[in-house]
Amino acid sequence: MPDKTTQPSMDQFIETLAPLHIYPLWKQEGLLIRRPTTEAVPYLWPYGPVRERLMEAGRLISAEEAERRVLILKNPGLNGKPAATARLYAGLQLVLPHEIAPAHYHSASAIRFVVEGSGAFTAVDGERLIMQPGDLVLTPAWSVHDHGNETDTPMIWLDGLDLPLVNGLECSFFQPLDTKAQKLTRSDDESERQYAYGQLRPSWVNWTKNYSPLAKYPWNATERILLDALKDGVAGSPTDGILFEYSNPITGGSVLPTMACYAQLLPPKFHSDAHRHTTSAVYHVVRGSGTTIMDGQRIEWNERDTFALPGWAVHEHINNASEPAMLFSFTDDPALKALGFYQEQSENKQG
Ligand code: GTQ
Repeated sequence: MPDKTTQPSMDQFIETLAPLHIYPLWKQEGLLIRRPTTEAVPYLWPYGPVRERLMEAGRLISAEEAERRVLILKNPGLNGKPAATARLYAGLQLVLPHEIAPAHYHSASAIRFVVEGSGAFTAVDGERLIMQPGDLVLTPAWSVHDHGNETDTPMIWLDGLDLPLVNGLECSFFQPLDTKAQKLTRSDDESERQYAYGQLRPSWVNWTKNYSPLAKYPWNATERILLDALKDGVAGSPTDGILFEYSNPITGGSVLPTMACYAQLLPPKFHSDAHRHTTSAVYHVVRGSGTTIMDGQRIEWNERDTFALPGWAVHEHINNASEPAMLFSFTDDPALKALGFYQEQSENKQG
């Protein structure tokens, strides 16, 4: 029988473990967590004041000097971390007339959603994509990309990247190209002409990459799809209204392996059901105004505002206006689904 009086107390026992860098699981906190928790909070960045600061940045630094002239949308709950949600980065980028943002590549994947300006380009893997408001442009992991504005008006877009995820996984590489602009090997918008309508697949292309071969999803096609669905009286989803996912024309799946993009129409006088999912999202208001209630907090949004939905936050969307509202969003959905971490739950309405 061990003599109880000579047994060390638990505290004394634990002290003996420190030099060996070991610790009892039964004392460890914050490891086996009962449900998803995040420091990120529901938050909205109004376009007007952010745009004003972005234009001021345009007077202070060139795109070339900055490499990317971007104001990062930092979630106020995340302690200064450059992230809009725990796993998604968002920023607003300005390219002034006759500027170039030099070519580079990295292991993070990116999307761009054009907010204002018309005719500037992003060049991706040898193809220039000419950008109009509402266009979605992909710059997948490792693709060489630079931006240029040969027009006379400023160009602003929303950047979405999986950087917090890539950095959290400690898998980030980043490399400038040795020339300012990459060599162009394809016609402007060539992938759009090959794939945008999604009905015909070029038989000579053996596409095996894990992202969409369509580099630009033009807004005019997206808007037509949304408005036709409204005209057809499509009910859509009770939690999201008329929600379309931008899809990879080869697989029908998400446009990128780590991020999914959506275009959404909330019909007039629409109040969605509430739900929550492990996925986090960044929304951008393309048209109209409305309210999204997230964890009991009402976020009122207007055209060109951007807002963050933290993972597992209960949320519902409301459009009280007599006009439809349109939202663009990107999420970390494919990353979570690939790992088996996607969970969804319906909830009671909050408003
Ligand atoms: O345009 O390549 O907002 O590499 C952050 C990182 C934009 C870009 C960002 C980037 C870019």
